Amino acid sequence: MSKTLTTTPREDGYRMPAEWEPHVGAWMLWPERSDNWRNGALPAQRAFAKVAEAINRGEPVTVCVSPGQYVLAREKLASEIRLVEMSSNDSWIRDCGPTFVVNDAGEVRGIDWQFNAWGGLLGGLYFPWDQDDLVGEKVIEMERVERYAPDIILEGGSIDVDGEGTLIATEECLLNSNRNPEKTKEEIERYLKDYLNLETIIWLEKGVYGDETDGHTDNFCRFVAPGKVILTWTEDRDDPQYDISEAAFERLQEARDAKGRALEVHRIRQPDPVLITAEEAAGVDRFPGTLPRRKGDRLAASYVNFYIGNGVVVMPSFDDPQDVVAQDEIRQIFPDREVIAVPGREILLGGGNIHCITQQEPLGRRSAQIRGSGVTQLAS
Ligand code: KQY
Repeated sequence: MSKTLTTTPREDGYRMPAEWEPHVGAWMLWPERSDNWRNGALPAQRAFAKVAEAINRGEPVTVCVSPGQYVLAREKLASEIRLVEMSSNDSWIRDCGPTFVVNDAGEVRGIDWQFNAWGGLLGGLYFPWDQDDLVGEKVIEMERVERYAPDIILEGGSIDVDGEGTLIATEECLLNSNRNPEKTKEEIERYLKDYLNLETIIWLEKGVYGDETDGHTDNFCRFVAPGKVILTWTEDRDDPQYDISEAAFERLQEARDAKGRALEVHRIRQPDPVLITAEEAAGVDRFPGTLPRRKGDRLAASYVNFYIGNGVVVMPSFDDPQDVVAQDEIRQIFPDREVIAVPGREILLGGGNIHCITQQEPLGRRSAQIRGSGVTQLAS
């Protein structure tokens, strides 16, 4: 069992690294529930397998799968992908998995946040979530690292850091009464600062229109380099996203990061609205307690929901003319990485995208094969 610490990462000299810092690998959960994923989750499984293969070009990927799906998943995943048995309620490891922190010596520890399926009994997306809530602890134990277990509900997709003391989050999510109603904004900020080792929190009001997570920042606004963020954008004033993005842009222009820098804000145009078709809605089983999928509902499609891996950025595409424009812009932002577009519609139909279904584990002082470059990165 991993030792559970009663101190905080800040006290111990640990911080959450930026996603672009080197990884020892990535974690995913295998999708299977037919009340969230259409057609018995088969199209989603193909999409998840493509995401795993794209990330695996630069770092090892571990997919956690329920016992009943093990043989099937082994068939569908490339042989280099490590498959381990683990129970979960669904497949959003960004949110129910651990957040890893590192210190200057390269030692790694894991934070095991509490999880309530994006709102518990007050608008949460499914019930129960008990197995999801154990995923962080299990991954931390498998990695044999020490564990922090703060008494706060928090999803990994609701926060984004620059690794240098700055975090972005939305009020819509972190201050929502369905997460930590007994905590004030100041108390929530204290947790973030103590557990992620931050100086500055940049609050945006809302996230992407219609995002069922209550506006996770990982679908809306992310750091892409120190002092530089990417923001979902639209030029259509009639789109409800317009005012949300405009308000965020204003706050970002006013903001200073932990190092006192003004932010460079890269606005990336969203695809045209993505609506659930009748056929897609019909393929999802209805189940009490799970958010239903209805024909015509708009999904929170965003190019910002990408994974920054070793040597790669894996981004969603939506069969939209804007796809190639977004890919080109992301290439310019990450000139040293291969930018791989993977069709994101099947993942989006489940309520999130590539970043939401992945969780990076920083390299720290461990050694790792940095795939595709022919280089082995060794501990210093
Ligand atoms: O991070 C996410 N976008 C997770 C969404 C969960 C959706 C469940 N239907």
